[in-house]
Amino acid sequence: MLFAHIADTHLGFRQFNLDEREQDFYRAWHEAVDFMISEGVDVALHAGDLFDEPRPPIRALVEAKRGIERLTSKGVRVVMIPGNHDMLMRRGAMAPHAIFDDVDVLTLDKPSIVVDDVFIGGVPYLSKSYRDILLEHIGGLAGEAKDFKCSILLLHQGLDKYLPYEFELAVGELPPSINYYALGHVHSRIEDEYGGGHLCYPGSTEIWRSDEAGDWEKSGKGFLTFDTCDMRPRRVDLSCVRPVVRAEVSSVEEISALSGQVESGRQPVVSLRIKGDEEFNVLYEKAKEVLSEGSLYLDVRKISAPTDETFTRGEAIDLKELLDDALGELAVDERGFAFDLFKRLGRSDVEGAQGLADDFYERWNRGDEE
Ligand SMILES: [Mn+2]
Repeated sequence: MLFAHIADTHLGFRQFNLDEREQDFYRAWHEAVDFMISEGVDVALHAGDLFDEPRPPIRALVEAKRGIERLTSKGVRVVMIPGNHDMLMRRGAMAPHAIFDDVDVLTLDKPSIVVDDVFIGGVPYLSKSYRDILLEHIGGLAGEAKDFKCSILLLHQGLDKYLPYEFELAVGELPPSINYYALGHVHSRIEDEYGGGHLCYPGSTEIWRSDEAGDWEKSGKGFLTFDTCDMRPRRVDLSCVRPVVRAEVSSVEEISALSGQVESGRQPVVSLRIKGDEEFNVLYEKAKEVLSEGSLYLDVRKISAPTDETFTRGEAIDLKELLDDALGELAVDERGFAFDLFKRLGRSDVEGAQGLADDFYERWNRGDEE
């Protein structure tokens, strides 16, 4: 039996508020569906972030539905879990996946299905504040999976090994007995081994943020397939991904040298970082003159030259750690709540933040009852 493992399609995402960028994510999704059909996939697993937000635009719902119907009409069974972008963090909230009749959506209430003797378990995304519940569910599923020769675990979580600044679980906390760990959340392509099985992130299907361009240059974008014979992941590459041209420049010549990259093929997103303070306006004007026409979008930012007082080691700032330091007096659970709240509000998800706060208050109010 042939499986497809896809994740992080982020349908409805509209980078730079451009219609073209919204279309790009639909195009990638449909190309993936085409490949699944032509490869003869029997079961398609989606490991979360089907949509970019818990209340997707109607267009995103329609494109998701079209893709799903194209799969199911060919007899492909579709199994999904909601990711952090798909879910309103509110008790009783329903993921948008619920509107699709022919999809098996794994939830905390219905966390597993069996397809031809293959056990498929899954847990929807849970934030770090719910780690205990997450581990409990994973443990329960691993217990059930033991009765099957072949088992798959779907999760949408960050693991410390791949997302060292923002993870919910350490990789070693996963039960080692699963044959294929079908993960979502990390947007780069990762095929690893764990316990006796394969542990994979297929990555996002389009470049969701410019900092994913490095992985795209190296590994492309796409999804994975695996067969129940050996469970070994094989990459399927998408050809339609919108290119990103990234450069750090400090002279007019360096900008002119980029012009070749925007002239041929599909209009790229150009992500330009201008170094040096004085000439910024001159360089910015030059960039517009040389690169605007050939690019879909010109994203120009100024970066200051590092001084002794700024970071020079190229290490990312760990916001979680900074917040942890600042809130050191609070319990771990409360610090986790503060960070989740910060992330939601950071992307203007006021409703999601409200849901988190309500939920947290409810748990706090119940105190030691449970
Ligand atoms: Mn994602």
